[in-house]
Amino acid sequence: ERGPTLESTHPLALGPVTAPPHTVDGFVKEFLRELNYGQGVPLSRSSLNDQYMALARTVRGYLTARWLETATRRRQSPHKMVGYLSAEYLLGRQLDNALLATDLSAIAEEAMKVCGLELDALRQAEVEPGLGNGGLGRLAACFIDSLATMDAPCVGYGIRYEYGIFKQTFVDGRQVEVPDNWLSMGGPWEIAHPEMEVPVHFGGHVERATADDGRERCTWVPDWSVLGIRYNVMVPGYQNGVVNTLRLWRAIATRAFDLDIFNAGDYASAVRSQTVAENISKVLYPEDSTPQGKELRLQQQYFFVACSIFDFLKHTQPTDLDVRELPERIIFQLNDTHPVIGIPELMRLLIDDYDLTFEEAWAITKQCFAYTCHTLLPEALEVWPVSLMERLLPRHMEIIYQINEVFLAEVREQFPGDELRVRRMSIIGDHPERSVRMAHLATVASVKVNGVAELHSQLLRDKVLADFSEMWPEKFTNVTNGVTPRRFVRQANPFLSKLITDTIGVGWVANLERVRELETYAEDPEFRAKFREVKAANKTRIAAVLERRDGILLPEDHLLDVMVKRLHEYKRQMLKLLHIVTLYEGIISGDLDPATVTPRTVVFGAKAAPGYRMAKEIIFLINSVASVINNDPRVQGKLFIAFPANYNVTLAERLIPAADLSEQISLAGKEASGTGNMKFALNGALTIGTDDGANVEIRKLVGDDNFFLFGMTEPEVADLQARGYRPTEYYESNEKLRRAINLIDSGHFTGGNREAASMVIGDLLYNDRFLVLADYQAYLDAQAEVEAAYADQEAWSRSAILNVARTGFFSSDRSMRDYINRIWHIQTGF
Ligand code: HBZ
Repeated sequence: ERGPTLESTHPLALGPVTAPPHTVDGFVKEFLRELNYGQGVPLSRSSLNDQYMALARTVRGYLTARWLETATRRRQSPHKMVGYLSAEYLLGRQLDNALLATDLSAIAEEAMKVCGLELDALRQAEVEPGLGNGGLGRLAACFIDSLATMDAPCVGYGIRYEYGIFKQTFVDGRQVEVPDNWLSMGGPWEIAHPEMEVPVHFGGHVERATADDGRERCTWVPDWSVLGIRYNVMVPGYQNGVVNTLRLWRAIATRAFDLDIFNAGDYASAVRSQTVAENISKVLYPEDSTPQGKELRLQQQYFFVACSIFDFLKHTQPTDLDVRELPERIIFQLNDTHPVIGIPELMRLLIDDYDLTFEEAWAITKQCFAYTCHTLLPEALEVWPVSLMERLLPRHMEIIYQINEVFLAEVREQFPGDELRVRRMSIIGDHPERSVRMAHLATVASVKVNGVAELHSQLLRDKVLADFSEMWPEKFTNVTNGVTPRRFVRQANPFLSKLITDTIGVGWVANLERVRELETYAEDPEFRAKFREVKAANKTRIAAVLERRDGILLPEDHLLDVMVKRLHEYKRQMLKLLHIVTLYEGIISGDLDPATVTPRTVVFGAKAAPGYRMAKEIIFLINSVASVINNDPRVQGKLFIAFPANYNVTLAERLIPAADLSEQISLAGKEASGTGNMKFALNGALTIGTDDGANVEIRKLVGDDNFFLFGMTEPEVADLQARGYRPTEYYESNEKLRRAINLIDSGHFTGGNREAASMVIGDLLYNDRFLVLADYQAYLDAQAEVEAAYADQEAWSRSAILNVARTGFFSSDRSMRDYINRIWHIQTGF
């Protein structure tokens, strides 16, 4: 960090203090100090929260010494760094991760015992920071974990939402959202710097004047401003002494701003203006795929990106920085289009503040960004009305127009006379209103554009961004997503971790490809038995969690079939539900001999965007079906459905290790990658899945024999849709399907109320945009294969072990290596 240097000759003042000793006594001492002096209570009178806060602060203390060291080292030898720009970080609980990174778990456990406390109880006191919606936010969290573990220079930039993703509750089977006040008990993991304020401006107009050199200069005269306050969160590498930074911004009112009004004697509106400013970082938007064109959301995006770029230029770079060298110093990775407004922001700074020409600024800016796209759904591609942009960010809108002009001139030069192409590619779209297409802006300004799995990147090239890939084929690349093995295997599955480590050593945690050494053990009956014991122990564990957390009593010894992800039609939770209803209907109608049915428990976990009607109706329907099936003695011991509310990272960590079967059943061509699919495979679940997203790569790696593939392929989907898809044809020609749908439609699951299921059923029969009915029979057939395979437990265990052994590729360490080699070209270890 730049800033004043204080001179002191005292030896302790010369460098970062060293971490407290890694001993039980040392830990106890730190803990009691935090409890007594930090929380201000003696142990004898401390609450659970006091104890948790003191423990968290103690562990943070161990991290801080390394964090200061890492920062000093990076300052001394400035290399090109990554600025990971993401509106979401779905971090999950911090305590366990920090203990693992510092190798303090055993010491902490012992130290708590010495104090008469239980580490596990303290762990559970932590409220997870849910600053993200789903896959995209969790991916960002995995990536910064891997970058720290690889000692790569990276700062993660984002928003410190006061309220994270809502807490889901069910009232009469329907989703009700409760605010997630995750900071109410205090946030022990962050360090606030209220003195480091960054001004961020909005609105107003642009003034222009011709300077002495004859060039026009622009001045943006904004009409309101807020301040960004910096919060640092430490991101520890795995047992390597490295601690990187996640820098989250909180918005507050500018002092000058409220003073003006205050002085005018209007205290009430001074306070109100404070509210307007602080609203910017108040709440995470819970939409995960249909961005609402809300002004506050654009304010959030601009706010965090402006703070981050300013912070990078003013605080992490030398005062005499030559901005022409920026491309050698930074690469900003755009996590989807949410931070894309950073492109005109950097242009604005270079032109208006650093006095470069548009051409000079453009040449630099084009080398400083790279863009990751996370979707294929057309409705998920962000656009902002020009009218809103002009009002909120007038200078940026001008710059976007200028960028578009230069860009379209290039298009015309390369494709003369092709005005249709020019219209298609323009950064400004005309329908239904004039708006800025953020994905186009991102693509035009980025060094590289990547999708998140092979199939997705190919579809980006061939469909969504085809014109762009024709113009700049070398710009497009793929980086298949990954997940951190620290959190999702080592922490989440201690039993499996112990088995792996006992078998091949501990190296796999930081080098996941090493799990391939387990392959030969798949043939070893003794190892398979141990592997089954691990699964069984994890099932016992999740049963205890669900009983305590939700009052759900899981039956024992069932095939555990898990579908956890955001509720979205394209992910096809309805296909899973139709399968369940088909089994149930088969048994109660006498068509299916219950003795031949594999006892199965299906676990759902899913939040719906609060404004997504259909998704909420599907949640209600799942809960309705569950309550009838779980209470019907005819299927007792055969079929059970659990839908614990508020699926989050913490629950994922308990649930995934227990799963036998992983449901990845999106319509082919719709799921960009999926990352839950990777977590399940790495924890020894077999996948039933379509040829979609990263499923394709999972199947290639584990082998066809160890994966249950079903359903149409993407070209088949495109073909069927082009021919005209009629869902009723499937309903009419498939008796099982008809019976399942009729049973739902009869009101059997909804207390005789047929209305209650009509929206979902009506849509399936007369619309079915995601071809649930077309894939139904193939899905049933694949589930029959699952049952047959599960009957042979030795063969099943063998497959499950091979899933673990062959999916080391999906470590986010590998994803980061790919980003480094294909996109960022940065050096690690400096
Ligand atoms: O990103 C997900 C994809 O659906 C999934 O296939 C992929 O594995 C994952 C990581 O690449 N996308 C999201 O999670 N998207 C969002 O959460 C989102 C949030 C706000 C938006 C749009 C999308 O405005």
